[in-house]
Parts: sequence; structure tokens; C-alpha cells
Amino acid sequence: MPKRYYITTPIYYVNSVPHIGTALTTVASDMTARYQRMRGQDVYFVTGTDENAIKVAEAAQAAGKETQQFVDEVSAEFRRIWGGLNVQFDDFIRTTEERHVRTVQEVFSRLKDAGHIYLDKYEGWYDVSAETFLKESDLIDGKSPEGNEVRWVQEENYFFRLSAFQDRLIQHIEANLEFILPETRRNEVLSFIRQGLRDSAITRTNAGWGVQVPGDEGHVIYVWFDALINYIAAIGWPDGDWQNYWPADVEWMGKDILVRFHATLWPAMLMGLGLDLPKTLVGHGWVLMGDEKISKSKGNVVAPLELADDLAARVGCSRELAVDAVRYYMARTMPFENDYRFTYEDFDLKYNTDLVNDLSNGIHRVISMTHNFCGGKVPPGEISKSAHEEVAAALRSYESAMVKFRIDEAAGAASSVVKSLNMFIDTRKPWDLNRRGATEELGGVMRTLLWMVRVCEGVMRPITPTLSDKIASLLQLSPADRWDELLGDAVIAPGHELAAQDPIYQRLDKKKMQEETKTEAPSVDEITIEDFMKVKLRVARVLDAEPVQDSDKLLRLQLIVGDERRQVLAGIAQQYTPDAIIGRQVIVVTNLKPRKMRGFESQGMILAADGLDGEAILLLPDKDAPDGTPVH
Ligand code: ME8
Repeated sequence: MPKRYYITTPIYYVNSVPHIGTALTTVASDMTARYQRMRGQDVYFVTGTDENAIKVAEAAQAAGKETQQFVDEVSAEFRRIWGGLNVQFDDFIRTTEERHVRTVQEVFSRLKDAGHIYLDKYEGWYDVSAETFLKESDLIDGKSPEGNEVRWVQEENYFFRLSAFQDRLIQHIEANLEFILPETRRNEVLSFIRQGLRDSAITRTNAGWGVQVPGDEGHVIYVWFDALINYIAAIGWPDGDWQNYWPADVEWMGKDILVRFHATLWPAMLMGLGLDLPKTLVGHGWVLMGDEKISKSKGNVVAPLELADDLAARVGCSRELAVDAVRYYMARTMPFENDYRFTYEDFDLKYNTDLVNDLSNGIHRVISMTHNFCGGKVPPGEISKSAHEEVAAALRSYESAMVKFRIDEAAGAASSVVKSLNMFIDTRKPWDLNRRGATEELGGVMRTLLWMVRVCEGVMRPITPTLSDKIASLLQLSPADRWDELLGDAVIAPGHELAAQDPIYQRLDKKKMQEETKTEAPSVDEITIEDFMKVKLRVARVLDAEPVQDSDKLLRLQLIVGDERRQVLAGIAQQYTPDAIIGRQVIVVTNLKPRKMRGFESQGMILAADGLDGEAILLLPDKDAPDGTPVH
């Protein structure tokens, strides 16, 4: 049996739900999977959730839920969102599943029996947010290099003899240039390893959550050591037919978890087990909001399905087609080496230019002209040689981009096919040929254009599967899902009849384009009590406050509203310092549509009176009320 093409994503912490950063990795993996399936590979694509982390247990506590119930709910939410984004995974592994726990314990026992694990005392720093052990010299101003809070820990731990693998790791990385991509990250990994690897603490004191060390109840396995094992647990190692899957062909991730974990600890663990290393580890860049990484801990998240639903509402398309606009945006702007700054305007702009103007309108023009000039049927005619060459060259660039996992370049090659199609319309002017009665030439041009529409459908398919299905239905053809057959023209058979339909995507007009700043609310003289009751007001406590960069008015507040936490941006910085407001109670509108300000999502509004000079005067409860108390 030929080996399956095995693709993995990181397994995500279930301390909160996915945003467009996390979605990027999963969607890029899905595009790789869909492309490889089209190439005839027997793909096995696995994603999942990382549930045994301390920060996950703490998030459950903060939400006032049993940890197991909390992880069940959040993990289900990940599945739902990946489903909504049309991610076609073959397996979804959870680290609280018995199959995973068993495999982790097996790995631990085997490595221990082989002398790679020993018991010692750990004394040092721990970054809970990144779940990472740190040296004193790693700290910057008392925080982790990423700016996270650190805790001092002193405990008896099991250690993995990572230092013993240093030379073998360097050798492997240097001998296998495709092992770590992109190249700049390979260099980072090499310099990290060359600085000298310390043995790695791989257990924590058992605080009631995590995989227990076999035969030692006092310890649970460190979450990274545990999580990495998911890649072999999902394929049933050490039993069954795991050899049909392993080594993984590509392990996708963001650059933040490449150097220390996937490119150092993980390969050393595999070497200790006598297993092959994954063929390629890809560590892509970050999606930024403003100058910051989009991340759940920063609260500046953009939810991928909300982005799609919002577009669907503004242009009146189905959610599935709007999801494809999100997928296309992710692919086209995918940060590989460098980071990419997300803005709502940029999203709208790429939608309008690439998907509406070029793709949807280009295809619509071809289909309409076929109806107007050729009776709605493919006319007889030869495919233009020059068009064929251009399209074949674009496909070759697409293929070589995918070999390097450059989804952004592949999407660029796909849009160059769309551009060629539009160029062909503009230069060959079928309407002129029709007017002049040049039937034979018109036939060749129109058949070439229809063939190009078909190629567009195929090259876009890994990126935008619903859109491609839609194009196939316009052409009245079954999906173009075999890469090797994309350049063939037999299906664009003379006499074949097309469907008549409206353009796939509608343009966003200026009024509907998203802006970062909000317009003034319309003034209304009277409202009913029912109108007023629509506004949900609650007492909230200010947990934290900080100024917003480049703004002298805004404070970014973290509020506790009952058992919920919210981020709200308030224009009160000139009257209130963070210290003056932290710990106080305010009144917050909780059902206001979230909006972006200076790159941050504001999830509500706090009430203030406008002072005589326009200054903000906060409205505060007369006496302390439980956080979350409703206000009428
Ligand atoms: O690290 N831009 O899980 P996690 C791009 N459980 N990618 C981003 C991103 C951003 N702004 N934010 C997150 C973990 N990501 C571990 C993994 S694997 C054995 C264990 C993506 O929920 C990126 O792929 O913190 C990053 O590596 C991953 O989400 C981190 O997800």
C-alpha cells in the first residue's frame, strides 16, 4: 500500500475559540490537503485540540466551569468553526482522549527505559501563556521575550536528555534543506541549537489536570511534551498501520512554535524513539492587527466566520461563498517569511478587486457572451496557442509554489490565470468579431475563454472550493478535481450547453465598505420603552486599563462582567489615568455590535456624561454591586 500523504496542523489550546491567525494555519493546511488530493495523493489530514495545559484549566476556572466540560465545549467550537470554514480534515484528535493519553504514556515509558529521561530538581521561570520553561537570561524586564508574565517554579521534575541530541539535530537540519521552511527560520533554529541545548523539564507537579506520568501520581506530563505526541497518536502508533502514514509529509504551524518545540524538542523525541522525522516543518509568519500579533491574550481577535457573515450580509451572498472570500484573502495575503497586517479595508479591497472585478465579472462576461453570441453553447473552435502557453506557465508556477508550501504564491498564480482571461477578452474583443460576423474566429476565442474559465475553476479549487463548485455549475460540468487534467479541453466540447446565471459575487459599494472609524449615530427625538430595553446595560469592574498607542483619548479596558471578560475602548484617557480607574465599577452596554478601533476590538461601551468642555465624566454605581448586575 503506498504511503499516505500525511498533513498536520498544530493542535490548538482550548482556552478560547479560533481567530483568523489560528484559522490561517488550518486553512493553509486544508489548501495543501485539497491540492494534494487533486494531485492524486491519498491524503490524511489531521487537526485537533490541546487540552491538558495549565492555562486551559485556568480558563475553565475563570469561566466558572468544570475543566472537562469546558474543554468539551471549546473543542466542539473549534470543530464547528473549521466546518464552517470548509476545512476537510480526516481526523480530529483531542489530547484528553484515551488514545492520546495512552500514547503519551507509552512514549514516556519507552524514552525512560532507553535512558533518555531522568528525575531532577527544576528551579526557574515558567511562562504560563506560552507554557514554556525559561532561563533567567531569557527574561526581558522580568517578562518572557514575548512580554508574558512569568512565574517562579521550584519542583522535582523528570527531564528529557535534549542536550544529547544536539549534534544529530544540527546534522539532520543541514543535510535536509526541505526539513525547515522558510529558510530564514531554518537559520533561526540552527542558531538556537548551536547556542547549546539544555535538558528539558518534561513534567510538572500534578495539580489535578494533565496526563499522569506512568507509575508516578505526583507528576503530570508537561503540556508541550504531551501535545507533540498527538502527531503519532492520531495514526495509532505504536500499533496498527502507522507506517502507512509516518513520517508526516508536512507539519504546518506558526513561527512562534517552530524553534523550541517542533524543530528541536519534537525531532529529538522522535530520534529517542527511533522514528523518522517529519519531511517538512513549515513555520509561517503572523497575522498582525496594528503592530501586534493577533492573539487571544491580547484580545484583538477577528473571528473568521463573523468576517464571512458580515461580508455575506453586506453583499447578499451565501455564507459559503463569503467563507471562500475569507479563504481567498487568507491565501493571497498569507504571511510566509514576513508578517502581514490585517485591516478590514484591505479585506474589502481584495474582495472587490480580485474576486468581484477580476474573477466574478470576468467569468460573467464570458458566460453572457456565450449566451449572446453563441446561443448558450460552446462553439466549435481551436484553443488559442498563446493562451494555452500562458495558462500552462501559470500552472507550473502554482505547482512550484506548492512544493515550497507558498500558498500566497500559488494564489497569485491562480489569479494570474484570471488576469489572462480578462486580458484575452479585452484584446480579442468578441463583441467586435460578432458584429463583423467573423464566426470562425469568434468560435476559437469563445471556446478558449470557456476553457480558461474551466482552468480558473480548477486552480481556485484548493483555495475556494464552493466558488469552484459554483463555476462548475455555470459550466454545467462536474468539478475539475484532477490536477493533471486541468489543461485538457475535451470537456469544453462544442455543442455543450451552459447555465445562465447572475454574477457570483456582487461588488461592495463605498457605503458598504468597512471603515475603522465609526460614524455618528443618527439623532432620534423619541424612543419607546421597548426601544430602550433593547440596550443591555450591566455593572462591570475594570480589571485592567492601558493607553492605546498613538491615541491621546483612548484607554483600552479589560472588564469583568459577571463571569465574562470583555475588552472595551473608551475615550476617557484625558480625564482618567489607568490607575484611577482600575478596580472601579462602571456601567457597560453589552449588546453593542463590536467594532474595531485602532486595531482593537471594542466589545461594548461604557457610559459617561459629556462635561461642559466635552470632557468625559464616568457614570459609576452609587455603591458596589455584584459584577454583571443588570441596569435599567
Ligand atoms: O501553540 N498569526 O496552540 P495555540 C498567524 N497548543 N498564526 C497564528 C496567530 C497569528 N496572529 N495566532 C495563532 C499552541 N496562530 C499549542 C500547539 S502543537 C503540538 C501544540 C497559529 O492555540 C499559529 O499556527 O496557541 C500558532 O503556531 C498557533 O496558532 C498557536 O496556537
